[in-house]
Amino acid sequence: MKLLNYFIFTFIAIVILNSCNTSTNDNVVKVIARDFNFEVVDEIQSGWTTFQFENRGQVEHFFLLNLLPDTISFETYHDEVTRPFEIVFDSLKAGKSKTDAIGMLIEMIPGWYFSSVKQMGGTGIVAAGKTTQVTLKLSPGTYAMECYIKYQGLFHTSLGMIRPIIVLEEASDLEPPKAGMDITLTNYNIETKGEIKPGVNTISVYFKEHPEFGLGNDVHLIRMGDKTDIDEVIFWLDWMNIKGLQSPAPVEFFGGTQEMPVGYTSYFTVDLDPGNYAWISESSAAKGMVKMFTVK
Ligand SMILES: [Cu+2]
Repeated sequence: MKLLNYFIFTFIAIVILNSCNTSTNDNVVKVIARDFNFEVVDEIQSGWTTFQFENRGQVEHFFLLNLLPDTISFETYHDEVTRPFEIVFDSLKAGKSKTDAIGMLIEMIPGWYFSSVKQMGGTGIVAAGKTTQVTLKLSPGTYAMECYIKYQGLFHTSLGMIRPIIVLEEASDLEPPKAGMDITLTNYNIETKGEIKPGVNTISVYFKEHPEFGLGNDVHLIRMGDKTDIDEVIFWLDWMNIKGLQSPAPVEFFGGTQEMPVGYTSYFTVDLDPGNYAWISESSAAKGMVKMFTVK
């Protein structure tokens, strides 16, 4: 009888241990954003990864993952890409035109950035105190995690919100979540299928097109208050405007997803009360990529 108890005990212990292993293999990564840094592990598994993002700051934050080419270290990316944006923004503050500033950027940023760095998604902009979740499929490599909202005229990257993340060869078993609503991003439209309900919603975003030049398509969710001026939000989403992307935002942001290459899908969650909202794109809001809707 004692022997039977021993076997039953061993069997239960193995089952418990296995279930613990499964949870570490689920590849759920916590990211805490503060003013101004990210608290996150240094290394994660490749494959599908769920990032639980919590904004514990007083201002808006997000994260974007940039996959670096094998030949470029995180330090080189930091020095050679982040710095030119600071110099160019200073020149905009000093009165330079946007056209001249873009010319300056193209001249200062190394060619490998445009040809070989891949934007691999991240959360949309998240208001202070809010949380979201984003699930992305990542290949092994070195990534730069960054947030480039501005605070008192400085990018958050300049204040500490940039860090490396290593994605390991070891792959996770995680499957992508089931979405209750689907978004397809083209260069001129945010196509939606399905409806958002009050409470937690999981949304898939398929990246169907990428503009020929510049940033890829992304999507953010905002709440439309009685006094929200959508033109003011569109203006705010352009980092080249002096007050653009600078906290405080003129509207409340609930997340969304950062850009990915064509053919990829990102999943994210939002927790919404009934009300009026809009999907809006940072890269293409000015081209009319805004879609309003009501949660009943
Ligand atoms: Cu930030």
